[in-house]
Amino acid sequence: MSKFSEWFHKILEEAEIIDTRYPVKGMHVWLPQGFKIRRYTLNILRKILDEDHDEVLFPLLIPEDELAKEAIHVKGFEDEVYWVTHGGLTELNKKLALRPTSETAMYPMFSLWVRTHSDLPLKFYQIVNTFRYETKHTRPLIRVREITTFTEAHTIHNSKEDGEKQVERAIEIYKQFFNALAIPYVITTRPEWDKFPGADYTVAFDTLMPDGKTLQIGTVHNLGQTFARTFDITYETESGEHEYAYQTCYGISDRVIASIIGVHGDQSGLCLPPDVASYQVVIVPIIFKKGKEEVLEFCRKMEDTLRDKGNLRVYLDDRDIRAGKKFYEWEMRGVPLRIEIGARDIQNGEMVVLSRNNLQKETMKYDPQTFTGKIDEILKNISQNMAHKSWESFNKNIRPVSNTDEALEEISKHGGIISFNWCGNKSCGKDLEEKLRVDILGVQEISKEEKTCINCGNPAKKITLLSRTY
Ligand code: PR8
Repeated sequence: MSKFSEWFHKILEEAEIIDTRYPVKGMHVWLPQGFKIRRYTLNILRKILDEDHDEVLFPLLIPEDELAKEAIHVKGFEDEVYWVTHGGLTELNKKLALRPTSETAMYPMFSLWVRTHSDLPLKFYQIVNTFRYETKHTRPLIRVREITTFTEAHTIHNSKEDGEKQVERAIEIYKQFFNALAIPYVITTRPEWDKFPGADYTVAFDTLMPDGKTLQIGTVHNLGQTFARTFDITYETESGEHEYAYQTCYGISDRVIASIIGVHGDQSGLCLPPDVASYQVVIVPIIFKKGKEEVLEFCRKMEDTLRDKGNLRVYLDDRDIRAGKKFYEWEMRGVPLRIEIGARDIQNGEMVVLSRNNLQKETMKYDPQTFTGKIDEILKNISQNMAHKSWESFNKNIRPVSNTDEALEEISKHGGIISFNWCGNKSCGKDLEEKLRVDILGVQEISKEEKTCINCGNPAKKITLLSRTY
């Protein structure tokens, strides 16, 4: 197990994110702390999607014949599908698949819903669990067999241009989402051999974990008319003809939570962006025998004010254990801000505040009038500083190389992401992946000048990224 892997497993357990002891491989239990982080993370995405998508909920089971209809799609998932074959003791005459994703559940219904051009665009999303019998090594939150936080959006359009515009819009949605979580990313168009089964093309977001491997945290697929043809999703144009619709879909998963943990965590444990922290502020009373009640009373008022006036998630830790133990626990759980209050602080009109992101302690004036505003400002600063730090370290780990020896050396020594000129041909790309034991993430941009491919020497029109991946 790598050092990061060990750290990650320890944090999942100690910070009570998930319990990995559930007796089915690749399936885990969300614990209360983890569930809260998951909920607040989803709230951010939900808020963005709700601006112009409608939330729906489709059944978990997909009839075999619907799943099999789109040939390329089903080929891509055939090794990964779980099947329901029996109802009690009776063998079903039609097998039912546990959705690995919902295209083939939704699109037969879309075919019934879409009638004329004025029905379009339609934009839906759902937050569900999906099942994939992953054959690669499973890892909690990163590669699971029950994806519990699958947020999938599906859109339908009446022109190719509109479909393409939606791909751009989806990229903006995910940028906004990952920015809110201070998770840095690169955006690439995946190579042909790595696109979503059935898509025209796939655009992906990848972040970097502390062990130097990238993690794909979101994908946007332009489906063109492929699924519309298979599932007969047509609309009547203004001139009365029938046309196949254009579609896109995009999704994120539990991996987003894995990246929050991996990107921001440190030696002391979790470090949570204030917007998704289960508790944003923890108050620890510093208690000696003398003045105990006075201190507790003061802290309770502080808790009420922050909760009611400041609208913050606050926890007053008045357990009868050593303050040092509480400090350790809340740092490990990643609470962004800790306020310590003792009898002397009350006398001096002061409070001690610790920011989790840099572990710096500061003694501040306590002014009841401006108190909540001040705490809010500190939390905003923490968010900004976390984003600054994570992007700075991310950008340092993207390195340009000019030949394959250099690429191999960089990848072996530092991991991270390598950028290079590439011809774009599949055989060359596959050769490169094999030689360097890496994955080509995809094309980031088309280079303006004519360059040379670092692997085969042919003209290279593309700037491409590669890395070791999860
Ligand atoms: C779609 N259909 O399905 P996608 N464990 C954790 N996360 C995963 C796993 C796994 N086993 N497999 C994939 N992901 C499209 C879009 C509806 C929505 C995550 O696309 O197959 C990855 O981050 O690319 C991936 O980017 C995302 O789910 C969407 O899955």
